[in-house]
Amino acid sequence: MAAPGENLKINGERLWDSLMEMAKIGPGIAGGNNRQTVTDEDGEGRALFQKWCEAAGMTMGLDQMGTMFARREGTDPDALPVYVGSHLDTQPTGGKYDGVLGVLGGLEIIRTLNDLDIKTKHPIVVTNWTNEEGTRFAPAMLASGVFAGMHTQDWAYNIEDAGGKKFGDELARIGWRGDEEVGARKMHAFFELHIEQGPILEAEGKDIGVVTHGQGLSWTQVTVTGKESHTGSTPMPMRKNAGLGAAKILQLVDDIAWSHAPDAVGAAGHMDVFPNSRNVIPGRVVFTVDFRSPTLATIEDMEARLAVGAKEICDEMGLGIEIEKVGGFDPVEFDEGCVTAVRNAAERLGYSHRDLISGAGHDACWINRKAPTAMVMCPCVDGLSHNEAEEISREWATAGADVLMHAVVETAEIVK
Ligand code: HGY
Ligand code: MN
Ligand code: MN
Repeated sequence: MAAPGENLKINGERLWDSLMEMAKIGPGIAGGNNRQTVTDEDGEGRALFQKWCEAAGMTMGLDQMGTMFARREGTDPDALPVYVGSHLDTQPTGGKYDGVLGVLGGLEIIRTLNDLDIKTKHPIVVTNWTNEEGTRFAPAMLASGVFAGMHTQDWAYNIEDAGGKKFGDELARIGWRGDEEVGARKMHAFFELHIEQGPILEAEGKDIGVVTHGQGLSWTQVTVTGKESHTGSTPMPMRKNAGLGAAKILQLVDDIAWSHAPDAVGAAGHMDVFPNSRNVIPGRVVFTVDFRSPTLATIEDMEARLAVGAKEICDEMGLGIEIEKVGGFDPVEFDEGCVTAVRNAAERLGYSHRDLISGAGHDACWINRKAPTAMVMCPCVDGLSHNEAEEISREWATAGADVLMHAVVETAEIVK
């Protein structure tokens, strides 16, 4: 396949303006975004994305999980499309670029090809995957997981948020539940541009991360049960303190992750304390342990040690414990051909680059099971993400989208 010329570049100002426009929808309280999945704000962001795609001459497909597929025709309508995209939903205290850069970077490719009247043999489809974050409705990468056959749609529709609302009902309520069968689409390849969400690229002064692998993820929900009682009048020896039990288990999680340093991480980001009253000993604490590592054996070891150690802590304290696996995926190795297209693009464009293992999970991790897949990463300031202060430079956004475009266009085959 002929590679595009090094002077094929996206319009960085237009991309940046679109990022800032999208960031106005579902604003956070500290400069970032709170555009959680299948909320009204998610619906608004989807409508803006659809408007932009239609203005760029694309036709929009929508599947039964609400994933959006904006298609630019190729010269060979029978050729499998090259897909490119990410997600528009954010964390509650999310940044402006996590996921959004990958969706709008894909749109910018189309806008640039239109400007230059460049045609490709394969159609190109820009994708917004529903509920990548898995915050309001766990697990993460929900729609891409259903697309890849990892979850049933029925199971996904019945996942409830903290308020007892079901995912499928909320998707229908915001008007973005499509008719298309999930997973029926066949792909020639899939590419995703994403901010690194870690410190390596910035620290090494690299413009581009050529993502060869994604570390695996394990989410374990732990429920510790004690007995509510008065924090003032209950003698210490009589307490069944689920809060203390949870704290000891969180220390165990940290110890387990450190024991595998530097190739493992562990923490709990979600925790519900019941009844969460200042003068009541917690009777129940529910939290989700997030373990990650590039090595499956390490993840399995961490899960096993958590199960044994947490039970020992609760037995010793006379507390009840339930442990349930609620999400996860094995470490991912991306397609060598697609990874090479990304690396060659960075080389051709003169951007500094290095191979990288993704620390975070992405829709590409599931889609890699359905089609040849690779990711492009750009640095982010201080490696900070899942924080409203998440920041990138215009130059990093432009370099990432340039490399993404070259990999996509080379794979979609330019027609002279
Ligand atoms: O959890 C993750 O790694 C992703 O940000 N949803
Ligand atoms: Mn993301
Ligand atoms: Mn995220």
